Amino acid sequence: MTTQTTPETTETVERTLVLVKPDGVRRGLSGEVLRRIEAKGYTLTAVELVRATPELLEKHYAEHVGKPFYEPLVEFMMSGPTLAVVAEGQRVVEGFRSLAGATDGTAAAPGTIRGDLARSWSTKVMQNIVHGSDSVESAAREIALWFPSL
Ligand code: IDP
Ligand code: MG
Repeated sequence: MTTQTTPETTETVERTLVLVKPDGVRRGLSGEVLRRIEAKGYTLTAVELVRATPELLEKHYAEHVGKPFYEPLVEFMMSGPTLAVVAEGQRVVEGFRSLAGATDGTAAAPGTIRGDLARSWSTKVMQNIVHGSDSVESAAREIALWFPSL
């Protein structure tokens, strides 16, 4: 038996945490984000509308606590419900980041979720529709926060 290690041949199924942030839910784009995840070929493992608390956000955005945009980011993330999603598939962590596009919606490439649907300007610079875990390790940590029962 050979060990399959290259990305092209690995069969390891990953999970990632996707959030449709409050701007996306408010604008009625939850279905559009789910559609793109499914159209790419990933599976939806869990979907739940969640009202984020300051405690949850402090853990979720631990790497950003103390930065100048942290407080406005928390305020934005508490401005309405968030659709929390666990998506599953080979290389889904990298794949969803690619679907999401760059953080800045204005600069994000057309064809990506942020590039097509977000503008991220001025005081709304954090409003970029989606979050996607940035590594398999972050995904495991974030899924445990948003879906303690999984
Ligand atoms: P990512 O979501 O593309 O991984 P991060 O740098 O991890 O980007 O930032 C987390 C979130 O914080 C972003 O998606 C965005 O909503 C917000 N954010 C990041 N940088 C800034 C900034 O400079 N000003 C305001 N909000 C920001
Ligand atoms: Mg990030």
